[in-house]
Formats: sequence, structure tokens, C-alpha cells
Amino acid sequence: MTEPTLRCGFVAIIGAPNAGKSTLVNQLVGTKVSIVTQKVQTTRFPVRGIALEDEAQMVLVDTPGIFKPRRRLDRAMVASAWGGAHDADCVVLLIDAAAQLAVSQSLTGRRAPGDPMPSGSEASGQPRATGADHKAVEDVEMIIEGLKANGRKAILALNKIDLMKSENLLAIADDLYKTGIVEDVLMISAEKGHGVKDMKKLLAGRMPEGPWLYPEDQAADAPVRILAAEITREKLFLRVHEELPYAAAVVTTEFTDKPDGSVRIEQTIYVERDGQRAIVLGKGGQTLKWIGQKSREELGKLLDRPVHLFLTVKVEEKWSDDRALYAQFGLDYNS
Ligand SMILES: Nc1nc2c(ncn2[C@@H]2O[C@H](COP(=O)(O)OP(=O)(O)OP(=O)(O)O)[C@@H](O)[C@H]2O)c(=O)[nH]1
Ligand SMILES: [Mg+2]
Repeated sequence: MTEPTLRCGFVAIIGAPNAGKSTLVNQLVGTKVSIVTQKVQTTRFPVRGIALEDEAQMVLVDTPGIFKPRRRLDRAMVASAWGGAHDADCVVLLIDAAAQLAVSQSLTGRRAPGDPMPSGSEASGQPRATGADHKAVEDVEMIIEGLKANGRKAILALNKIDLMKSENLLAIADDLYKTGIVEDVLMISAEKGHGVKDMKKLLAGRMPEGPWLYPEDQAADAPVRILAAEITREKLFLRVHEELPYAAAVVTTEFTDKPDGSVRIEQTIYVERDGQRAIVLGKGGQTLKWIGQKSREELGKLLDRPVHLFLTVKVEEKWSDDRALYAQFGLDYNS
């Protein structure tokens, strides 16, 4: 009997902020490797998740959303996302189909029966896309231009189809297909898992022959200190995203295995101003307590042992200009 031929390669998942890239990577891997929130610009650096399908090992690269950058951190995030696409064997362009649909309907004034009212619809029933929807569509256009300029093709995945019931989805796919950068079209719900198995099979078939890069049982490759900081940042974003959009970062300062089998983790939450520190702490420290509790619970499950978590909040006006932070996340300070 001949040995099966092993395949291995990189798949970059790119898209506008909030398209569902991290949700998709977690689904494909089958475990959480990248944090997810309802806010745009959650993922700040490329995160690798590893998935297996038959003889193929796929290294999925979850990238920061691609958008028009303004600040240094934005530029570094977007540059790293394009870098991920550049180095990959296969590119998946993930699109928030609900946003695309809302925008296309607000342009044509149409709404198909059974479609949900797009967010921001008026009581009259006239569809009206939100500013965020329009921004997502503009970002997608920019990404398509970028792919064209680089001569790259992508598998187009229309995401969040659980939010709609409509043949209009086909019209969106058709419009995007005409751009010439599309190799294949898939319709999925990353959150519900619809279509994700088919996507995995398709991707596996695209992987080049070669030995696996990771052991069979490895799902992630970020250092555990970074993953731990990400989990806390997710809880922070979930809890205070209205008041504190992008002004915070989390760094693990200590990670020590204890003789009793538990682990002691110390982390610093950096914010830019005193007022933000007060928000993170909350009345009587309640908010910070909630963040710590949620993070500790998840870390305990993830590490499969008791976790003692200690959080400190520091005001560091210029944390987003701190070179060391960029190096830690593999971002280019000078992008
Ligand atoms: N209804 C629905 N929501 C989804 C789906 N996939 C993702 N979401 C939601 O969309 C939001 C953004 O998901 P993320 O996975 O963080 O998106 P992202 O593209 O990684 O975002 P950035 O890292 O900010 O670029 C979250 O609230 C998800 O729960 C889906 O298939 N259906
Ligand atoms: Mg993300």
C-alpha cells in the first residue's frame, strides 16, 4: 500500500473589519484561537489556527480587517493583513453579506420578501443601510482593488447568511464575481457553521503537497502569554466597548506555573487617559472584577488548570506608539 500524500499550506482569511474572519477561523479549527467581538478592528495582528482535513493540514491566518488606516496601529494592522495574503497559498475574501445586501437594497430601493429589515431601517419599511454597512462595502471595494493590483485571486465567501433569506444573495455574488478576482463562491454562516465543512474540503484540495508544519494535535501557535492577554482584551471589549473603543491594550507580565498545578497570570491593561482607567475599573472596581472573572474562567478551561489572574490598569497615553508592543505582536512599527 502506498502512503497517502501529505499536503500543507497557508490560507489567509482577509476582509473588511467585522466580516466574521475570526469567527470563521475558530469554526474551521474547531476551537477558539482568535477573539471575537461585535466591534470592528478586534483582531490586531495575524493569528494562526491549524485545521486538518484528510491528508491536508491548513494553517489558517486570521488577519486584522482591511480598512483605510489613520493611526500608526491601524497602518501596522492593515499592512500585516496584506502581508498574510501575500504569503498565502490560498486567499479567502470574507464578506459580510448582510451589509452588502443592505447597501445594495438602499441603492435600488428594493427589498425581497423574507429579507430582514436591514439594521437602521425606518418604520416605513424603506431599507436603509447604516454607516457601518456603507463603510464595510467601501472597504470591500478597496480590498478587491488591492487584490487586482497584486494579481491575486480569492475564494469569495459570503458570510452571515443566517441573517437573510433571499435570492438577492445571488445578485451580490454575481456583482462580486464580475470583478474578476473570484476563483470560487461560497455562502456560509461562520457563526452557525453552515457551509464551513464544504469550505474546509475546498481549501484542503487547494493545499500544495508537502509535509505538515505542525504536530497533528496542535490548534494554535501563538505563545500562551499572548493568547491569555487576548482573552482578557476580548472580555474588556465586550464589557466597555461603547465607552472605550480602541484605546486599550493588554499585556501579560507574568505567567508562572505553580507547584500545586495552578498558574499565576499577571496582566496590565493599558489605557490612554485617566477617565478611561475609571471606566475600566467601574464603580467600586466592579467592571474590572467582571472582566477578571470572565477571563479567568475561560483561561482555566483553555489551560485546563486553575488560574489565578491579577489585573492592573495603567494609564500610558502613548501605548500605541510603543515599539516593544509592536514587536511582541509581530507588527511592523514603521508601516
Ligand atoms: N449573524 C451572524 N453573525 C456573525 C457571523 N459570523 C460572525 N458574526 C458576528 O460578527 C461579529 C464580528 O465577528 P468577528 O469574527 O470578530 O469579525 P472579524 O472579521 O474577525 O472582525 P475584526 O477582527 O474586527 O476585523 C461578531 O459579533 C460575530 O459574532 C455569522 O455567520 N452570522
Ligand atoms: Mg477578527
